[in-house]
Parts: sequence; C-alpha cells; structure tokens
Amino acid sequence: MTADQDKSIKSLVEQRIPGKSLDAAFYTSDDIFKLDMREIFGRHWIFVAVEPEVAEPGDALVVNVGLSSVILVRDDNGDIRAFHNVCRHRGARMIPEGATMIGNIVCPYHSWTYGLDGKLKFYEHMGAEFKPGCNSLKPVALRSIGGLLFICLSDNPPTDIDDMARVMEPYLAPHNLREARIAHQADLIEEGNWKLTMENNRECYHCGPNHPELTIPLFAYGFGFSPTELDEQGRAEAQRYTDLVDASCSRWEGAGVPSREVDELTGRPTGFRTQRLPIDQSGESYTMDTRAACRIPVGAVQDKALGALSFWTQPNSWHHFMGDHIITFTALPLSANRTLVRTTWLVHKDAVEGVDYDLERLTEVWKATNQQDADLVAIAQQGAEDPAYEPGFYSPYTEGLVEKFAAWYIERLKDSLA
Ligand code: 3BY
Ligand code: FES
Ligand code: FE
Repeated sequence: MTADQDKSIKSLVEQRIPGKSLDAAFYTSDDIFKLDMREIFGRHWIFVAVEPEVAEPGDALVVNVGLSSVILVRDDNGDIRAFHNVCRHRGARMIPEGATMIGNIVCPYHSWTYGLDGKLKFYEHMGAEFKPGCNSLKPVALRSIGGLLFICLSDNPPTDIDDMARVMEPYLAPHNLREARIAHQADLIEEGNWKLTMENNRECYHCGPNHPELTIPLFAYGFGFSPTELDEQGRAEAQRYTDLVDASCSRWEGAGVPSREVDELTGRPTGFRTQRLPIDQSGESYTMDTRAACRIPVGAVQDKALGALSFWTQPNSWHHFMGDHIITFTALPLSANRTLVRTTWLVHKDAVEGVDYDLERLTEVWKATNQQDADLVAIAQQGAEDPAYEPGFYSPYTEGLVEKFAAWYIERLKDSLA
C-alpha cells in the first residue's frame, strides 16, 4: 500500500461517525480489504475450527485465511498444533485446504518431511552445512477455549485472549464441545464484504421479516425493541419476556450453569460477548418445533429447556450451545465482496444419525436462516457499491451490537494506523 493510500484510509477511519454504518469504501475497496487482512485477520484471534475436527492423532485440517494457509493437526500426544502450510525448502503449499489424515507432513515438491511437531525429519542433497534444526515449520499461535479453536497469525498475539478464556471456559464447559461429534458442516459463500456478514449477524431487526424458521424458537423481544412503539399488549409481552429471561437465568445459574450476560465487545483486541437466553415454546432447541433434535444431551446438563448459550467474538465468529446440540459459525473473508461462512453442527459423540437424531430436523432452521442471511448480505453489498450509498443510522434499540462491531473495527484500525 502506498503512503497516499494509507493516508486516505486513515482519514476515512478518522471521519467515521459513531451510530452510522461505515463509509462505502470499507465494504468495497480492495485496498481496505488488504488492510483488513493484514491488521484485523493478521493480528487478532480468529475462530477457525472446533476440536472434534481433529479428534484423533494424525487428523489434520487446513484452513485458509486470506493468503495464509494454516495446518491444524492433532499430534501423537493428543495435543493440537498449528503450523504455516509453507514448506521451509522453497515455500510450496504442502497440504490442500480441507480435512485429511497424516502421519507426517510431506511436501509434494521435493519430499521434505516434517513430524507432527513441525521438525524437519527427512530431506536429501542439502550438503553438510545444512541445519535441519533451523528449518522446522513455522508455528502459528493457537488457543482452544472450551474446544473452540482460535488462531492468531501474528508473532505477537493479543494477550487478552487470556481474559476471554477465563470468562468463557466455565460457560462452555457444561456443553462438552471437546467430546462432541460433527453431525454436519456446510460452507456458504456470501456475496458481500465480511463486515456486512458480521453486521448482519449482530442484529435481529431483520429476523421478523426474513427468518420464518428461526423466529419459531427465537423470541421476538430478545433482540431489542423500542419501548415507545409498543402498545399495551406489546409492553405486557415484552415484560413477560424480560421476566422469563431473569427467572431462567436464576434457575440455570442456581444449577451451576453460567448464563449471565458478559459484554466485552469493545475496548480490547479480543472482543467478545456471551449470554444464555431462553428459547420460545418448549425452550429446548433451534428446531421447527423447538424440541430437542437429538435425544442424547450433548453436554452434562440434564435440563432440556436449557435455552441457547450464545457466544459472539470479534472479528469473525458466533456460536449457539443448546442442550441437545451445538452450532458454530466462522466467517472467513475471500475478497472485498465475498465471504465464506462455515457452519458446523455437533451432537453427543454416541448419537447415531437416523436413530438418535434426524439430520434434516437438526439442520433445517439454520440452513434456511443462513441462506436468507446470505441473500441479505448480497443486497447490502449491492447497495454499498451503488454511488448513491451513504452511511445510514443504526437503530439505538435493535442495532446496538452492530454499532459495537463497527466501533471495535474502527478502534482496531485506529490503533494499527497510529
Ligand atoms: O446468530 C446470531 O447470533 C444472530 C442473533 C439471532 C439471529 N442471528 C443472526
Ligand atoms: Fe517443499 Fe521443496 S518446496 S520440498
Ligand atoms: Fe439473520
């Protein structure tokens, strides 16, 4: 990036008006996309996978984040390691994107072979001076929080991941994600900038008009409303919802299941938020009838009406933990106007498809919801590319978390451009 480009981006960052959507360039410019990949995705903790994706020693998963490619592998001691997928000989990409099983990491080009600890074990014709010990694979910083795998591509990762781990481990522990099994995974490419994907995730203003399936389990009042716009009946319903949230939270916390809201979305590199909220009707799961889709609980909690523990992280993930299954989402930018959204459904490791759960029933609400969200992100991108676009006001009642996402993004860029 030239100094001039850096300067004009810097002034766009400085000019951002709190409470309004971002300037169009943040959604459309290739230069800002490169900056995002360098400063946001290159220097923050990114959610990329779950431990059950590398359940056994030798299980490997390659995840691409921008131009970087990372190998996640379970070693023979059962520890998960992460390495840059770049050979130390002449840099070839060693393993293609996706899941595989390996005994060693073998570069296809000239057969340099690395152990699952990253050490160079085999090579030929390099002469007496060559030092294999200085040619190990480059490690990538990796943290598992309750079985959710976060990587950081920087050599100097933000240390406040420790705070997120300390808060979140007790929230996630009862759900046994580490022991769960993947029932299904789906990749969806959204035709929009990654920030439009994230902004869309941070509000439910759009849920009523767009998500007929999701709004069966989801309470309409759960994601904000304007009190002055409610009539008497609406106020009574909103009050019933608030009372239910309080009563449910007290019941769950009383049973030793952490549920209270924690909001640390802004003011730190590793922003996050969590809250367990009741589910409508029978209160069990994100299904079309709100009843559990899997008859074996995924975690240790027997209360079937466990609602959903949601966990949102900056810059790229959200997760819902129910009594019977877990859903995790990662957003990975592909270009200024394309984003990969990967959704993973997990059930108890002993649950058998067709016996304990029906895959269609387990996945139908979020498959439909994801497609609807992808369509919304696509029209948001089209609008952002229109010369008539200008930043618009966020609702103070239903888009507070969108503002927190935008504020976090801008504060991170200010920090890095300072
Ligand atoms: O998945 C989420 O976290 C948000 C909130 C509810 C619906 N949604 C897009
Ligand atoms: Fe990998 Fe030569 S580039 S062995
Ligand atoms: Fe949505």
